[in-house]
Amino acid sequence: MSVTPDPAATFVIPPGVAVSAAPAAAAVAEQLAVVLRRVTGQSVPLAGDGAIRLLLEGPEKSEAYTIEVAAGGVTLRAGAPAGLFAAVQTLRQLLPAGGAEPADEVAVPGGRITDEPRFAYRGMMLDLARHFFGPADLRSWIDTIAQFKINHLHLHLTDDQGWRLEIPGWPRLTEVSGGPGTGVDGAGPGFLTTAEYEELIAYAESRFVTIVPEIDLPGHVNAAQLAYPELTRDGRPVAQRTDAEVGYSSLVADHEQTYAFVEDVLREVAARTPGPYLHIGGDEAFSTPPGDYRTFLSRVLPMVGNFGKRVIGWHEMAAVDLPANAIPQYWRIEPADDGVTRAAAAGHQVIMSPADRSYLDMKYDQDTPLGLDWAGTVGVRRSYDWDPADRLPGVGEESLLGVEAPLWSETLRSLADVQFMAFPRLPAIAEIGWTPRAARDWSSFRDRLAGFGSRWTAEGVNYHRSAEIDWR
Ligand code: TNX
Repeated sequence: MSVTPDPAATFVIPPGVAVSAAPAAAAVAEQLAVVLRRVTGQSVPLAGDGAIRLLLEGPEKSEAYTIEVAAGGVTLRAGAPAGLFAAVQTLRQLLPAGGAEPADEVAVPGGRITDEPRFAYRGMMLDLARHFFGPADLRSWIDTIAQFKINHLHLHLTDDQGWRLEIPGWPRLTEVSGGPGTGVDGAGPGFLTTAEYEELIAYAESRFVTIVPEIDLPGHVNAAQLAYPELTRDGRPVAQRTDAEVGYSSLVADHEQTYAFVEDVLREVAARTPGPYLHIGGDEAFSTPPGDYRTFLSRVLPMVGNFGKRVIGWHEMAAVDLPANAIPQYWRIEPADDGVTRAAAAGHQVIMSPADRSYLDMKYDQDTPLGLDWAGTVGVRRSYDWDPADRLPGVGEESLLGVEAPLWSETLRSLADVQFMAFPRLPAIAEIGWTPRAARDWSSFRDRLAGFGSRWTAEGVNYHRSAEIDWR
């Protein structure tokens, strides 16, 4: 982001201010008008000649934008609606928080901002399997993360403790494994119907967030096997599991029934997902023998491509030969990984999510009431002060599709818990994804973050009042 301040050009929002936009940007303009109504307490119409203008022109890059604040008004420019949406998120940060009491006079600092993202993929993952979060929570969460220009929401939809997406033809997946008593401690029941899933995707799209669905295979499948015992080796029913163990369940690589099931599920998920990606998990398959793991992935990886999607998998999948456009997602804490390094050398793009930096389910410190600590504790500075382009040997800037902050939900029970673990660390990962390394600086970030406490309070968003930040 380059900022050229011009103190003489402060724009004081006048009574009767209107927002104007090209038809293709009307939806973004309306979202800005909603913010301005809350902040000023006045009605802010969309009109042809507003002092606040959203113009579709200039740089073709879809998320690049400029903001010009002059005494007479504000002009946002981008080559695509996604860029105008990003501009609106920046403008929001220049405005007061807008709580119960609208401000008497709202002044926008004068000057010019030119901005564009470092990476195309800036993600956050939420685990709906260990604890389900329903459509209303998910919509609210999308609104919250979009303010930080997070543009992908990865949904971990299946695991040992639950199956959270309805699949036509396989009703017991959600009847049994999305039903009462599912999730860790049996405390997180629920699932998305196909209609709810499609509505959620449309909602996310209106906030320029792409949904990335994950069906975790071939491990993490106890919920599927509970619903359909024919997916086990001996066809006998398995016990329901609501503990937080990993690595004990596996689909059977030499049963044809396995592939009939997987193909149905992936076809259905691909058909209902307009975004380009489909995540097939692939992690912690400790009870799948290595040969079986290769057999399984060599059958399943091409299916995703055949259904028109680009496959993402946790980096363990890089142990096998990957389709050309496959994306390994690195999640471990070790300083090197041969599979990922080899994949990068072969031209694969990588998503970087090292647990000791980007895992939002790690405790902030030993006193954090929620979360885990297998990757160590992750304070705010630790989540900010690293760079994805030097995390793994041979995986530099040009090998990265982007970064993602996963939030596993074993210890979470509410949206407030999700917010508490994500804030203030998700903005650190968001900034790593957006801002070039040379322009990042912990003391600047820390200072800017301090102003967000009161914004989150005004928005009803829970957050951790980390002692690393001098909250204002
Ligand atoms: C590892 S990260 C897992 C998950 C757990 C998480 C807890 C990954 C790909 N697998 O199954 O929920 O640790 O932090």
